[in-house]
Amino acid sequence: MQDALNVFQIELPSWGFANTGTRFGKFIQPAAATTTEEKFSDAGQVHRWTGVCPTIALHVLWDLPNGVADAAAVQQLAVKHGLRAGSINPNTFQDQVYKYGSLANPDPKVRREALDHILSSIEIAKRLGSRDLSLWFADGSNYPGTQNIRRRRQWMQEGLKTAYTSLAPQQRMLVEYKPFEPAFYHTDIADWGMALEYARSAGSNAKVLVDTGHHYQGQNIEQIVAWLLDLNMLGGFHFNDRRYADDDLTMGSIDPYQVFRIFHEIRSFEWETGKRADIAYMIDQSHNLKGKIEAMIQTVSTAMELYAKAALIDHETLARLQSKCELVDAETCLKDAFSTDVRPAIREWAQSKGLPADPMDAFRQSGYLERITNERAQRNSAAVSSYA
Ligand code: RM4
Ligand code: MN
Ligand code: MN
Repeated sequence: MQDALNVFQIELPSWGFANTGTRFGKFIQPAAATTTEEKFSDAGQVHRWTGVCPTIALHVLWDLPNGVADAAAVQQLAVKHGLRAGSINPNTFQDQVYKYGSLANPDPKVRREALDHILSSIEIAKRLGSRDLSLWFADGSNYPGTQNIRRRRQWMQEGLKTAYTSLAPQQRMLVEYKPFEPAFYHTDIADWGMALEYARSAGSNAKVLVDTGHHYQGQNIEQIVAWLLDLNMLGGFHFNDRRYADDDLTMGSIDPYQVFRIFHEIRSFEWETGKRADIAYMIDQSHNLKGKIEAMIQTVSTAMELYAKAALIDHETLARLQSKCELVDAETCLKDAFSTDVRPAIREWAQSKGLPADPMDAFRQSGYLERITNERAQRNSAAVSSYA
């Protein structure tokens, strides 16, 4: 299990440290990050105490509002706070022009604008040395008959293919899917099959990104994971938990067994093939009630626990039981690993790396939260929180 912990890393989202909310409004937190530098600083804290989050995902519009011109300053922030830039996320959903979509918009001028933004995001990624361009689109429609679904599919495909040709050879394009929201009738990349098709048509370094919150209730996510692994098409994850839809709650807070089952599929693939799955683990959460840094430390600890549990599975025994269809014993083999308390082993691992055994406690003792609360409270109190 120590070996598994040695290779486990998970990326933090810059947007997880800023004031975010629901579509009804935001509850402003006095300690929330108000600048890109503060997001780096807060993410740096999470990495400092957990040791497994060396990279931070960036949303171009929010973190690099001047595009490529901001890349050098962002690079300096990364160095200053002991991090590296992780996945680069273009934002083709917030500007007014994207009201009817971006790459799938019927207006060629808007499609071009979206493409240009993605191309400049690729340039940013190159300058920051980040490998993954992570694409999520809000494209879709709200009412039957209002858009040509097939034409939009072709436009989206064309845009992705064109963007792909600008990637450097070692870069990857990750295509995320989401069944609904903000569009409520059809979404142009609604599920993993559509993302798979777009990724395949773009090129061999385009892969699918699975956001755990982007599925219908009851969907078997680990089966999707197993399929994508088998097809060499799984690029990464956005982890979060949910009870109803894309709730962006703390990973493992509602259904820890779900995350364990996903990790099991990955570990099992690695055991069978003898090679590491090249997957980017990322967190995509927004905490509007919990303290943001604490929530992130809690998430990372949970991720490590569930990964460590999956690493305990005895693959040889399981394979033997599966082939003999010893159902009860096979299931028990899985559940035994899930039921094991791995926290003492994780504490030991942390100490062996010179990290605190209890990252939450270390963070609380550090005085960081009190300091930033003082520094930022006034700025945050001036923030706008209303929905309409
Ligand atoms: C979406 C999706 C994207 C994230 C945005 C902010 O629902 O999960 O990955 O970048 O939200
Ligand atoms: Mn996501
Ligand atoms: Mn989401």
